[in-house]
Amino acid sequence: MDLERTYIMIKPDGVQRGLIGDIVKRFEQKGFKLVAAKLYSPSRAHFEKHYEDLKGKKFFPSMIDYMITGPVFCMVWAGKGAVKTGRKMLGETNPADSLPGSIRGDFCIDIGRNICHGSDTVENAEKEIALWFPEGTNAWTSHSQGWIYE
Ligand code: YYY
Ligand code: MG
Repeated sequence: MDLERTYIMIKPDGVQRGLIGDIVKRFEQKGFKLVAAKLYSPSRAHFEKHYEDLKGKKFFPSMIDYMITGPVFCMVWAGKGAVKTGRKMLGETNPADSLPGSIRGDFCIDIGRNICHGSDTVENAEKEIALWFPEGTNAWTSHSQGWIYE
């Protein structure tokens, strides 16, 4: 089974606030499979590439300033509908619009400190995975697979 993959990243505020475990736990418990993870401190240029679609927005420079304040925790999760469901699990871009039960709904308040990133389309997910994990991801079969998928 070729599972859909999504790029999920815990931003510097999420790392600083000790939320890595809680966020990983939600994706694990959902049934998604972790295929890559690392704590990483990329360059400004790397973030500018990741967020290149937002270049020109007023908040862009300050958003990049914030992203380079400390390491981020980078992950690739695989599973049926991982991109769309991953976005639902994160919540809305603005935490104020995010429902309780979502990560942003439960853990943060300001749009500029929304603790996590998730790919928005399958195409962008594959681009982001190539940018963040040029070394590739890990192929493995979860022993739970038959209990998660019919
Ligand atoms: O994909 P998502 O993270 O939910 O939102 P984007 O529209 O791609 O914006 C990326 C990032 O930029 C967002 O997570 C916070 C920040 N941002 C901001 O600081 N202020 C805004 N008005 C809009 C977005
Ligand atoms: Mg986005």
